[in-house]
Amino acid sequence: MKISYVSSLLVLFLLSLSGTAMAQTAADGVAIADAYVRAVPPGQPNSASFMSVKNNSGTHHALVSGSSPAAEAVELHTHTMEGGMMRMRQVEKIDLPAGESVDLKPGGLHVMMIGLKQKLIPGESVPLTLKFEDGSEVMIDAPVRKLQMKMKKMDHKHMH
Ligand SMILES: [Cu+2]
Repeated sequence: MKISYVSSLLVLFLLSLSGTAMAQTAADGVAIADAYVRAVPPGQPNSASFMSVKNNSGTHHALVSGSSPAAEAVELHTHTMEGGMMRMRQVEKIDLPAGESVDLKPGGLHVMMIGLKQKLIPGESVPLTLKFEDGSEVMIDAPVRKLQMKMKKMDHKHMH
């Protein structure tokens, strides 16, 4: 009785190991929600994309790069205070701790789009490919949105 209990535990353990060995990719375990690209005035060369990145897996993952047909280059950026000024700087990766959600938002982490090749018109969307540390990728369609201050959002609400 006791032995069969132990052996069934062992079978379960081996099954879970083989499940791990089947290697869920980062792209399988990470969900991206509320993605959007900031609309910029014509002539402005760069923009940024924001989103919520949720790592639903039990494994630590990271975003390591991106690409888009709408921009010459896509970089991962953050904002830091330097001498009292907010400055952007490129980061090697954006860590996605297991089970946690990481917000890319104005003033913080963002996906920088450098050298825009097309106009970013609100209502349209931009394809964006994000690459994880294990080489897996996810492609999203990020809608273009005007970045609004909270006050403006409230005013907008009142107009309806
Ligand atoms: Cu940036």
